[in-house]
Amino acid sequence: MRRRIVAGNWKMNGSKDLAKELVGYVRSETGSLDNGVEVVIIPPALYIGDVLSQARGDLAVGVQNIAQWESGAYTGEIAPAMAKDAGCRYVLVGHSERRQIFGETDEMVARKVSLAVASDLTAIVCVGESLEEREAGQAEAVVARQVRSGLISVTQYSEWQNVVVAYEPVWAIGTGKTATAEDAQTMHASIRSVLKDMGAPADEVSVLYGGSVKADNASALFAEPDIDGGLIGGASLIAEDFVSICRSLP
Ligand code: G2H
Repeated sequence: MRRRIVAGNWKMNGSKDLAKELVGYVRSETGSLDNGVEVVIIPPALYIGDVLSQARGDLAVGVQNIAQWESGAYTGEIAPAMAKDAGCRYVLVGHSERRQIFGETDEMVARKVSLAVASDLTAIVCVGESLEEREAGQAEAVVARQVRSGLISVTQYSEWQNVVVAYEPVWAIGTGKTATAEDAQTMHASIRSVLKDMGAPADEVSVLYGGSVKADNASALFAEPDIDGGLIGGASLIAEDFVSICRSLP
């Protein structure tokens, strides 16, 4: 059985107050859900302690980025083992904002995935094509390349247990545009076949959808057979909307 996950990526938003109010509410509202959803909060690193204390073990917590090195003289960076030590169970790797704004390459993504898995963190590895690539008919090829190169170091069954893929078409991120459920399902099925071809236990690897998921479109997306949950940006900052999305998993 693969994990069914709704993860809230706060990006560079939030505060101690938001951690207190939103996380406490989400914990109380999702605690009784019987749809098997694992709820993950991924705040800015400075608020991980605040979120953990509100989550009280009922919600998982993740970090938005880790270094591509184990430790040392890398001012401003967060080592994978530190994220684990601080209480995180998840880490985002290769979010399109990291790739586009901070120049993160497939090779850097691969190094981070390798270190995350070695630190027993679950890496949520983000992949997705740009609008130009989609219009040129290259969407599946681009995503397949990102999956193959980002996960090149993952070979053992136990390592695949610490890998989640998030398909986030770049043109749908923060734009209000969402892939149709059918288009998303087509890409998710394609990702699963790439995973299978790589020798992964493909039916056990969760593949999340991200990109303008809202309370009113989550149900249609989550009803698709290869969509195992969502990576939620803007809507994860609104407590009621985020809870509603968690409830939308069938
Ligand atoms: C995609 C997503 C969360 P949003 O980046 O990772 O953000 O839901 O705001 O499009």
